[in-house]
Amino acid sequence: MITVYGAYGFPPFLKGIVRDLRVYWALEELGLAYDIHWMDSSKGEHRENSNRLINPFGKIPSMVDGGQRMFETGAIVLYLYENAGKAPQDAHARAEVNQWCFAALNTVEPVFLDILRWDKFWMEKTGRAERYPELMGFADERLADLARAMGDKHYLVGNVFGPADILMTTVLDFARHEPKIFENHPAIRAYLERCHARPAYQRALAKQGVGPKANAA
Ligand SMILES: N[C@@H](CCC(=O)N[C@@H](CS)C(=O)NCC(=O)O)C(=O)O
Repeated sequence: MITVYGAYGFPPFLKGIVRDLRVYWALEELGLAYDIHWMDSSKGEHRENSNRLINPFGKIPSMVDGGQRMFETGAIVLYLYENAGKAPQDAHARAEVNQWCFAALNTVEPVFLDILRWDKFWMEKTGRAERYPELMGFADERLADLARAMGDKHYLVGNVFGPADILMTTVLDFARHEPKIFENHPAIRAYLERCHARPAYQRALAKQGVGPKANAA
């Protein structure tokens, strides 16, 4: 049985944002059974030893699948698809999937995560006046590049929904509180709507953050 170490007790605006959603979403897409080991993030339970034994950085989420103990959402999502036999066998096709996963996490996430930080966590921090407009420029550039790369495809790789879409959607969602960022990018808005409309996403979102009371119910 797969156990996801996921969070509850976080502020409501973080629903759809906390990265455990990526793992629930992959599991729902793949139709795999799983338990959730709930960690109260308001009490910092993710920084305790039970999570650190799996996740050296004490972050959310972690995952255990039998003897396989994992951290880092990109690695977890790719592992789940591969282990379910849903990763391409061909090295070239697999490289395509991997490069879009890395693009989501390395090229797009830093920009969109910083938007979330400045808007929701760093209200008192100095430097916003200089940094924020620059960040908006980077976000616009990333979205334009992404739209150009996707062309009229519905999904990132091979026009079939997969791990890269889970990562890209959840990365872009770091700025979901600021819809004007997406105003000039209708193709990306449509891509996000398409991914959000997936039943597996809806089920994952419904599970996120509900906490141990849900297990008892
Ligand atoms: N690169 C890691 C990032 C994990 C991460 O930073 N998770 C956040 C929640 S989305 C967290 O644990 N925050 C609480 C903290 O840092 O104490 C991944 O993708 O798994």
